[in-house]
Amino acid sequence: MPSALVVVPTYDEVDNLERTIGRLRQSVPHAQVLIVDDASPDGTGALADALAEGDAGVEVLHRTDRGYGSAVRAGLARGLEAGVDAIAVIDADGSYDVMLLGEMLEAIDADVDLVIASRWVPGGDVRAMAGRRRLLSRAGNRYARTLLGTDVQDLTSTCRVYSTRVLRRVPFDRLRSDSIAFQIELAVRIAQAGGRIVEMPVQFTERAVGVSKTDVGMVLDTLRRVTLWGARGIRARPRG
Ligand SMILES: Nc1nc2c(ncn2[C@@H]2O[C@H](COP(=O)(O)OP(=O)(O)O)[C@@H](O)[C@H]2O)c(=O)[nH]1
Ligand SMILES: [Mg+2]
Repeated sequence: MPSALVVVPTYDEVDNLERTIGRLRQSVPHAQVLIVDDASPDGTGALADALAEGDAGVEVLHRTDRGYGSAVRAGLARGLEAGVDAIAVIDADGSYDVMLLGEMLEAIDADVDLVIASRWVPGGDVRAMAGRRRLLSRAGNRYARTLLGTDVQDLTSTCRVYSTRVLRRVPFDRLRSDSIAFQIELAVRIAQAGGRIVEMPVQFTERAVGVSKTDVGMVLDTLRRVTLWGARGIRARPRG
């Protein structure tokens, strides 16, 4: 099993965080956990501190900036500094099954640089998600996949494991896109750097508690960026 950091970005997850961290510590007890909180108004940061207080395997990064993409970039940078072999990223809301992380980490080896917990490969599934959102995710993924020339079925999944080997070759800290677009851009950069991407089916369950931070503006921004990248000839395959 590679040494690992698990990054958990949080914004207003006070009713989800403790359960997610508890399950994470069970699922991958050898991994260090880093909660990246952007000054959540609901007190998630204070709860994160309390969880870290009682567990040496849990740390917290408090930020004043806001943004999913920049929170993940900060977490990835921490993992590189720590010198681990792999960095996992997973939501705090319980949507992705944390029990899959061990298997995902084990899949990182000499040939595999990015493992995506995928809703849209055979065996993957989505539960309790509004029909419109499901359709948008499928159609958006198909659009991005076709335009950017990749066979990755779930480019927008927010449950992933990266090898630090590939992250050292990709200028992830210079990417400026956020949210869904950031997920796509980082996967494209990894493919361009020659990284191999595999997908593992995941049972996704839409959050039961708290609200989604994904809004229409993020979806439109992603569509705009993907269209631009496609038009500029950006493709998710190794640069020759
Ligand atoms: N640090 C940080 N975390 C965020 C931000 N936006 C979303 N998140 C976290 O990212 C994860 C996914 O967000 P979520 O709202 O569930 O998105 P959805 O699954 O697309 O509805 C959750 O753990 C959120 O708390 C942000 O601006 N900063
Ligand atoms: Mg969610």
